[in-house]
Parts: sequence; C-alpha cells; structure tokens
Amino acid sequence: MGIPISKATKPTSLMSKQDYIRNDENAPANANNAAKDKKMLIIDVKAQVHISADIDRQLQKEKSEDSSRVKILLLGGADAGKSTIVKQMRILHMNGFDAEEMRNFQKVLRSNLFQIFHEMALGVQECILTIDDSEKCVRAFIEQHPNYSSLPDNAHYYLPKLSALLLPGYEPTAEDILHLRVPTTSVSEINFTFEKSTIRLIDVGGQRTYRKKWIHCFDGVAAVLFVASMAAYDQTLEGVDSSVIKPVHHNDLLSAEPDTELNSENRMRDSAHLLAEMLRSKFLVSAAFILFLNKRDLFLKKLPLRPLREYLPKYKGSSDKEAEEFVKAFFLKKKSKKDVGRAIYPHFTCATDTHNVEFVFAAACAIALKENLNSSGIE
Ligand SMILES: Nc1nc2c(ncn2[C@@H]2O[C@H](COP(=O)(O)OP(=O)(O)OP(=O)(O)O)[C@@H](O)[C@H]2O)c(=O)[nH]1
Ligand SMILES: [Mg+2]
Repeated sequence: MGIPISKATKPTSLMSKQDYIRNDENAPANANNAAKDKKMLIIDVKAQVHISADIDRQLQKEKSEDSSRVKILLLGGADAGKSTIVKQMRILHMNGFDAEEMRNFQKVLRSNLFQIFHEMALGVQECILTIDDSEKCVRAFIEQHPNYSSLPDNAHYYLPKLSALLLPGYEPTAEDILHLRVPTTSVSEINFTFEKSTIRLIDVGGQRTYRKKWIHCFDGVAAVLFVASMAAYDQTLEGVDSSVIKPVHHNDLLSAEPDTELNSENRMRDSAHLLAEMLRSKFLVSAAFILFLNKRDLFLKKLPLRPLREYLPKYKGSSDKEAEEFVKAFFLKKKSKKDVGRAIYPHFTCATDTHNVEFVFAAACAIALKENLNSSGIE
C-alpha cells in the first residue's frame, strides 16, 4: 500500500464545497454527502422563503394597522386649551371620567377659585381695581373689570355662579370640569376609536420650561394640532408661565422690579413664533398642521373693551369678522417662503363647547387620516 499522493484534506473555512469534494479520497461517500448538503440547502432556502413571506405578511399587516392608527400631537403655548380638547375627547369617545377623577376635580375647582380670588386681591392691592365696599357680590368685580388681564380666563365662567360652586358637597358638572385650569407638566396620551381608526392623542405642557420635552413625541406624527388662544392678544407670559401661586405682600408690590423681557412678552406673539418654530422642525415636515384658533368666545367678549389695534398696531379693521381674519392671517403668515405650498388648516374654535369641538375635531381627523394613508403608502 503506497503512500497516498494526496491526503484527504479537511475542509477549511476558506475551501469551497467543490474543493472539498475534489480532494476527497472517498468519492462515493462524498457524493452522498454532497447530495445531503444539497438537500439541506434546498430545505434551508425553502425555510428562508417561508420566513421571508411571513415577514412580508407581518409588515403588510402592520402597515394596514398603522394606516388605521393615527398619531395626533397637540402643541401650543400654555393655557391655550390643549388639555381641554383632551377632556372633550374623553367625554365624547371614552365615557368621561371615573369616580376618583371626579373627586379630584372637586379639589381642583376649589383651588382654581382660590387662584381667582388671589388675583383679584392683587388687583385691588395694586390699585388697578376698585371695589365698592358696600358691594358684597364678587360678580360686580368681573362686571367692572372683565379684562383685568391677570385674572384667569375661567373667572369669566366661574364668578357668575360662585354661590352655587361654594355650596358644601357641590359636584362639578361637565361644563365646570371643562373650565378647570390644571397646567400640564408631563407628556400624556389617550387612545380612542374614531370612525374605525385608533387615534393616539398626545398632550404636552405648553409652558416654556416644558417645551424641551416636545421633541420626544415628534416621531411618526400624522398631524400636529396647534392650539393658540385668540384671547391672549392682550396678555403677557407673566402669570401664565408659572403654575405656582406665590404670596405677594404689599411691600413687595411697592418695590417690584419692572417686568423682565420674558414675562412681558405678548402671549399671542409668543404663540405665533412657536408655530413658526414647529413648522421649521425637520421632524415634523411630513406632518399635517391644523391650527385651532381657540377661545373665540373670550376673544369676541374682549374686543369692544380692549381694541385689537392697541396690541397689534397693523390692524385697521373694525368688525369682529375683520378682527378674526386678521388674527388668522397673523398666524398663517408664519409659514416660511420654503413652505409656500404647505397647507395649514385653520379653524376658529371654542374648546369648552363640546359640539364645536366634535365638529372641528372630525375635520382635523379627516386630514390626519389622509396624511397617514399617504405616508404609509396605502391610498
Ligand atoms: N372660555 C374659554 N375657555 C377656554 C377655552 N379653551 C380653554 N379654555 C380654558 O382655558 C384654560 C386653559 O386650558 P388648558 O386646556 O388647561 O390649556 P393647555 O393648553 O392645556 O395649557 P398647558 O397645559 O399649560 O399647556 C382652562 O381653564 C380652560 O377651561 C375656550 O375656547 N373658551
Ligand atoms: Mg394642558
């Protein structure tokens, strides 16, 4: 038996299957192995094709599920009415509030009333306001000074029904709840079904300190619902941009520093700048923008007493309609030149009015759903 001229070489990772077969001394056995390998290969390929088809099916399913899951992001400055819209959705589409939330609303109502009285007391202290000593009813206050600008917006609603609200055991009505003011400090989400689609509605805090958190919500947004308060044209950021009531004493008032630039900034201008900033965000380029020009009711109440031109000097009109259109244009012109073709869908709204919100939200959802279909490639 001579020495084999070539040794069966063990396959190395660098050898091909063919090299291995050629070098093998035991050809029939190798032929067998090769056949086995081939069979394994075919089984492998079949399995992979199967897996790939499964993945395709899963992706298709997710795609069509995605097209019926719509993410809507509420953005806008503090006190604009974002959370009020969330409350409306809970009333309209999620059976309202549970017993614990109702108990909590009772406490919040008391604290909101306290806040109104606190502001009124400050107004009197600053000699901005005068109250006839003989006039016991606080209603007179709001009648005499309906636009004392530090007074929370909900004072217009609560003060006329104060005696009922202060009765022991008073249970807030749906309308009372819609007028409560609780500044949002974190991101929250509700999910509900609307016309066969699942709506994910995200609410954020509009105060400047909370705006940093917004970016975490920008992924996959079909529509931004930008809420701006029309009633903010005569208000500054002071007061609204802080949820804590600090006791102020008479001496503090006398030595009070003038407003800082931040606090004296007009809230409507701040809101319009914010809209411009959001339109420029590269994370929101494919989102539809729906603009809720909110608190229309308060805006119309204020106009005769606080002329718009005193705050927006370019306004030259005189009727309510002209004033509304001017405010709308004030926001819409925040589109950059690059965005000329980009649609912003404006609506005048009153977030505390359930019928109005039901109507405008349906219109907003139609736009968001269309945007969602476009971006998921299903039309
Ligand atoms: N009259 C009137 N009040 C409104 C309207 N929309 C909101 N409000 C009131 O305005 C106050 C502020 O509303 P929110 O919904 O808490 O405002 P927000 O945008 O969530 O504010 P942040 O959470 O601080 O960002 C509440 O007292 C609401 O009841 C409206 O259209 N008309
Ligand atoms: Mg809020």
